Amino acid sequence: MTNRRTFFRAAGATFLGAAAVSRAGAALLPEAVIQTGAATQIPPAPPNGRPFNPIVTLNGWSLPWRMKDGVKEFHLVAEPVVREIAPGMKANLWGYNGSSPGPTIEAVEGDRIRIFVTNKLPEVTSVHWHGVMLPSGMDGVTGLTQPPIAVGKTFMYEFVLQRPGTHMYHPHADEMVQMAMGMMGLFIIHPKDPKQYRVDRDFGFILNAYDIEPGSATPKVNTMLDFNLWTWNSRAFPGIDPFVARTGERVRIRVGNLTMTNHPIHMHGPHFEVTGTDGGWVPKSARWPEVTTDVAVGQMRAFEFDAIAGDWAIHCHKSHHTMNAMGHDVPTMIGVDHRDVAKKITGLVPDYMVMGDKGMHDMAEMEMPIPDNTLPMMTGTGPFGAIGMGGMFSVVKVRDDIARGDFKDPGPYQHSPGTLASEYTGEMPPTTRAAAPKADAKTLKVRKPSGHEGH
Ligand SMILES: [Cu+2]
Repeated sequence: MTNRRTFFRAAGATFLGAAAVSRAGAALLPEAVIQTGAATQIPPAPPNGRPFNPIVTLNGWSLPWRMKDGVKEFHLVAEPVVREIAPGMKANLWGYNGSSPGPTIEAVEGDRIRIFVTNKLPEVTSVHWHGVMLPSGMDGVTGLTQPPIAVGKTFMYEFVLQRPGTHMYHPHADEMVQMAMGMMGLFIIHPKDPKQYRVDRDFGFILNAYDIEPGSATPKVNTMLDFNLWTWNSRAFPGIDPFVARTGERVRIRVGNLTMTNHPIHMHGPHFEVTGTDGGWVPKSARWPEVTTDVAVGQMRAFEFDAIAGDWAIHCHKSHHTMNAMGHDVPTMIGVDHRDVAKKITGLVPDYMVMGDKGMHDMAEMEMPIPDNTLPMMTGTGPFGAIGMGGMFSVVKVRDDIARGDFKDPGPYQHSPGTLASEYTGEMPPTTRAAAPKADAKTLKVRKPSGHEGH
């Protein structure tokens, strides 16, 4: 991870505004900072304006602003970007300021903000500030509240932030295409009093999904439900950074869903409370304990927990959402002895692969040839071998000795003696079991439907 301050120095010379607007206009526009890497950038404390505690955008960054006559000015540039989904795969997406998702916008309740949006896409766009209370004319719905932002033009949105909470931004123009291409970002409104809702670590990410055929790089934009890449901030495991914290710290995770299906986000280890919804913060008396929270389409959820030492998996609980693109349309072969059949089929169809007759864990360990620019279906390695996960999966890594503000991956957890599952090698008592029903020819031929159609 690079410190954002270092990044600012490096990016200081970049000025993108001039290409999209007239020379006179460019002088008035705030700098459009760009960032093309996928490493988590830790935002610095706000250099001016009301103080707040910045969030850490997973594999993302926060957009710097300029203060002009008491107004916070941001500059978003909608443009094609290249995003590394995970090492080994890059996607041609659309995003903002060099990345998909775009940078997180962070400001404070009561702030007057002005957001310039420059359109460098090949078609019109607009930006809707999802969940933010604002004048109707600033709501960004093409045709309803504004004309589209034409190619090459810059629009200006200006409003006062009324309520703290977790929000998002995305286009309201050719939405199905533009969201399928990755145009979205987080919009965080911090409370006026930085001590209110204070936590030690505050993470945020957006659930998104793509349909990118193995071997290609551009999403299919007409896919309605059957996406094959399930991502957090346009990253798939093992490309998703861990959530790092120190034992005992209060940790918040904010999740927004801009996919076309719901995601039950499940965290192992500490129980959490849902503390924030689309409408703002939940009063303490109304919070309830959970280990899974379902995030519906278009929703935002914030949850908090007290960190307990360990390596805790965090993932979407729809198991096909923790897989990458390969592996769809595979028949279930558990219990079928297909050794002879497989040999014959391989002769006819060279790329035919037999999927596990004993389950599919072996897939996670074998290195099969896959097309270029494609992620293995199940991947990732931990201290005990193959993890066999992809997609919407990461790890909450809590240690006793993490410094404040340190988000570096601390490596695998060292389990204290007596707290680690291990193989039993003692004597086995004799077991008596009821006889299993005899399998006849019919039951062996049963094959589960596998077409992946319709969900
Ligand atoms: Cu999911």
